[in-house]
Amino acid sequence: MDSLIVTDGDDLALFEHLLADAQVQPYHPEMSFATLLILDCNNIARLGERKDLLDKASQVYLIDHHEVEVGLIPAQYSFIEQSFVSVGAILFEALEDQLQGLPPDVRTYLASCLYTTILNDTNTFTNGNTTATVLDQAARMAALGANPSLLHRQYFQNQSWQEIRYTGEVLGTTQVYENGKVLLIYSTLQMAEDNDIIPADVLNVTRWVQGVRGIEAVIFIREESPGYFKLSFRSKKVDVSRFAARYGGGGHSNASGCHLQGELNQIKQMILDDFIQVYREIDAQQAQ
Ligand SMILES: [Mn+2]
Repeated sequence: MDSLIVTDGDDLALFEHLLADAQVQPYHPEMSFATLLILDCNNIARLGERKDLLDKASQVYLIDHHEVEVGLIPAQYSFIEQSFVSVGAILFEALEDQLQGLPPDVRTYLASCLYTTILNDTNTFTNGNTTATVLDQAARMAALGANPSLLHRQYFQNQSWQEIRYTGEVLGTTQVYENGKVLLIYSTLQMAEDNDIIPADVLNVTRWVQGVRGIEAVIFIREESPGYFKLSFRSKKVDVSRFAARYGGGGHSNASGCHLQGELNQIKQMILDDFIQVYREIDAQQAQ
């Protein structure tokens, strides 16, 4: 069966080692497909312009593991189960028997793709979602040919020096609030331009500050195009999925995001005020 990966224009360099002979094309309005397979999101806003493909398709399959907020993608068949660490883990549990019967090279390739979804969604087995089940799934993928060391290098140690320099500039914006419990970083288009990178293509910088001692929440504000910002929230204390939903976003309870339009300092102040208020409420509840 012919298949095509339709991107929203993102650079897939980070996934180059997993693309093999996959066909990849950025979305354009003339595109139409009989069958759509939508993975790892359930919110129609996340599809961007690609949402127009929904009306032209006769069958839509949706597989996801995120909380359902607003704007659920209409689909003939959908499986959304938050107990799975990644969509790759869902696919693996469904297809493991079939994988075992494939030729070794194909099996290794598919196991590597699925393993990478776990690498990403557990942040290399360090997030709170890293359970015995997840380690067991990863071990079974390794047994089918996924190479943990190689995949870690290809996915997490595959950054250009420009990305590292950009990351350094973003880390240089670090400010803390609430006695060092809430940390905020931001990046501007200028920083991206200075370092010749596209912000959306860089590994989320929040991963570099989650280990800051005493931190209970991280906010990252990233300018993606003039006056258009992507916000990322990370916290084990605040349900950031609910927080992001206030701004039309979503995600997981400890990792979420949303988009906002405006001016950096205004957005920063509005989000900080709002977030700190929520943080204090939770802090007060927990102190009782
Ligand atoms: Mn995911």
